[in-house]
Amino acid sequence: MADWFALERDIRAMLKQPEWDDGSIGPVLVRLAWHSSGTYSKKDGTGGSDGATMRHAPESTDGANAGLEKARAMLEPLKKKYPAVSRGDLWTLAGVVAVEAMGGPRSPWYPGRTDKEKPKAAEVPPNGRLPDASQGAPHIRDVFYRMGFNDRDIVALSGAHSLGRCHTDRSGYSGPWTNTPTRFSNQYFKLLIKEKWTKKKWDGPEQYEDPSGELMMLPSDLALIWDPKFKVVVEEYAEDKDTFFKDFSSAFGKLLELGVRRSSAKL
Ligand code: HIF
Repeated sequence: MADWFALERDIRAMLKQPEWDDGSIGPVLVRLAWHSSGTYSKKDGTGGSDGATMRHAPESTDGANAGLEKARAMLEPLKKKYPAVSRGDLWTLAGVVAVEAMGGPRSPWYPGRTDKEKPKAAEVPPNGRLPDASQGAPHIRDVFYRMGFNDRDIVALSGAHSLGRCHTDRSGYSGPWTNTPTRFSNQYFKLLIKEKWTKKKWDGPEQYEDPSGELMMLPSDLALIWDPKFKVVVEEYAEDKDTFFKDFSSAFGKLLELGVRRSSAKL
């Protein structure tokens, strides 16, 4: 049996890294947990975090995963220290622990993923399953409905963009969504509603900025206020942090469970 408490303690202890972005690797670990899970398709049950297939082509070289090789490498010492823990479990647990350590809610999480060392081609999801930030509500719905989420789940999950930032050398976009990118909060929803977002004038891809020019939104973020059904939920979460935290906790927990096949009971 792995010592889960010790592993969680070790994850928490490695989050603070002064030389990394805003001083914490928490946001990039949340992105790793999500991208390893978000390839799931309920149509055929392929994709998801079971197998830790992001180590293998073509998932490893998917442009959407640019930069995540660094996050995976940062967790490798813990894989060595806890060899019985699969990478699929390690990557997803790290996301859960990071959200909680940055002030967010705890999501339900269960171990039991099995890594695939030499997956067959059909066992590694193809490129193109993760969302494209240049697109709007129909695309976001296509991608998240394919995983089995509804509109409310989509908005709840989106609150995770209170964390972290975009990097020109990874996605091509630039900047953080909030002034507190290492603090999990409902600030993303407040900013979506309150700020005036205008197209950034630059050579990079289309993105939006607040009047200060310091904060950003992707076209896919603004889709949440351009689409009336999404917007109602954005307004609700901007007002009611507790409901957002509760809904995020269960939607993120559900995301990390997608496609996980266990030979025995959950715990
Ligand atoms: Fe992100 N996301 N995401 N995302 N994401 C980026 C960064 C983070 C989308 C695009 C991007 C979710 C949904 C979507 C995080 C967490 C989540 C980046 C920048 C892009 C372009 C990458 C880079 O340049 O480093 C799109 C189109 C999504 C569908 C709407 C989830 C809900 C918000 C599911 C989610 O949890 C986190 C955290 C980061 C910050 C990573 C960092 O290194 O700081």
